Amino acid sequence: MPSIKLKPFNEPIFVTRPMLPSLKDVFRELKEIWAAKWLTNSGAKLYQLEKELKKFLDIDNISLMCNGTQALELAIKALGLKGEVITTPFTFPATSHALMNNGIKPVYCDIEENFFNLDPEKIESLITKKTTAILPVHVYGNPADVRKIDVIAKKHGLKVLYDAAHAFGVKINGEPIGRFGDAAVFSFHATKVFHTIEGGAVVTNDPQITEKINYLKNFGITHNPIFHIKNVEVQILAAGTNAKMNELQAAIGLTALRILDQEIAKRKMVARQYRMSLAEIPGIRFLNDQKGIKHSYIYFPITVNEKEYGVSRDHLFVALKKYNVFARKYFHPLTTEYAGYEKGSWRAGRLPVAQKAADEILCLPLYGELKPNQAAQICKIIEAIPRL
Ligand code: T4K
Repeated sequence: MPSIKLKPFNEPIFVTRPMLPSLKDVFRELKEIWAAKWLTNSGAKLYQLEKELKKFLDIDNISLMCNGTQALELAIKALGLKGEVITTPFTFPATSHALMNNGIKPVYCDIEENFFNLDPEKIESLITKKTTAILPVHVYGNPADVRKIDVIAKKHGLKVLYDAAHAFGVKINGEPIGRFGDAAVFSFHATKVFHTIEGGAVVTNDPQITEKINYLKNFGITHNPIFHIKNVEVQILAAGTNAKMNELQAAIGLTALRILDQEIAKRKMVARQYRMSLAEIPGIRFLNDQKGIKHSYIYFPITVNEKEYGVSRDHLFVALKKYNVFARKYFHPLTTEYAGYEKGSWRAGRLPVAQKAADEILCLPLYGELKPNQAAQICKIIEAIPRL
């Protein structure tokens, strides 16, 4: 066997790096904000970003927020969800926390093994008299089974709210992901393909939901700063919160949108390289692009079958760090394993597929600035690790 000599990367290779618009472009936006002296509360940049996102995402109604978590919490409020909501345990904590912070009990349903999304075949057995909705996540931007979920929801009179935090710009046979369900939520966090540093949005086909979210995110105030100028009486319609997106966030979004297509194209090349280089490594599985799906290339998850690969996912995770490669275990542990959850605050069906996924998953670095040859080098390291 040839001796294995692999050098660590000179700089750390993180799971992701934010897409950064040119400072020149950002300064141009900032200058306009400075000139207007309008920094938050329904400013011009917010409206411009809403308009551009509606066009980009091909959706009719959008409400921009300070982050994806608040977007989820307010979407849950605006849809009037209560009691129990069926969701996935294979996600980021924000999905469940948004339910719990609304006094709702998450009910965890197992996932399917191909794309790690909610398994529609296992949803119905978890429905009770208290169930008001289904909250699936489009994990890694791969769409959940929207058709089957829609049929189940209609049959049982349930609402559907999609956590589309990973699925910005995704389309299913040309149909934008934001058009499915009663509403969908995006995250615009710095680690997402499109970002506003921190930010998020609720999109929906129903203008009344957007209207509701727009006052819920603004303390419940029927808002428009122009009201004050025109001497229109404002009203407090509900116990809202402060979840607004400010003008600087919106400006970053506008500049980010201009370079997004390039970023996605670069990520696609990196993903292609990973797939070529990983194909022959026993025990490593990756997800392929699906026919009819426009992908977001937000993460590059692999699973590690310990028996076939030779060492465990955890061994690989730690060993990669020695080479300056910082992969992430998105999503381990399962939500149902969180130490901070009070007993009785959730209910779960059997979760064997989700548990296996959490034990085997590893997200490899993926971002526009990562070069395909760096991805190839990461794969060489992955190939060598069991023999070191
Ligand atoms: N639903 C789902 C399914 C989600 O995945 C998320 C968030 C949400 C809802 C909630 O949306 P937000 O409220 O966040 O908008 C990150 C993100 O903070 C989080 O947005 C994301 N999901 C989650 C999957 O990942 P961490 O704790 O892993 O991030 P962190 O700080 O370790 O960053 C990861 C890597 O990114 C770093 O190792 C280096 C790089 N990085 C990060 C930041 C912040 C940079 O290079 N520059 C940066 O500025 O949660």
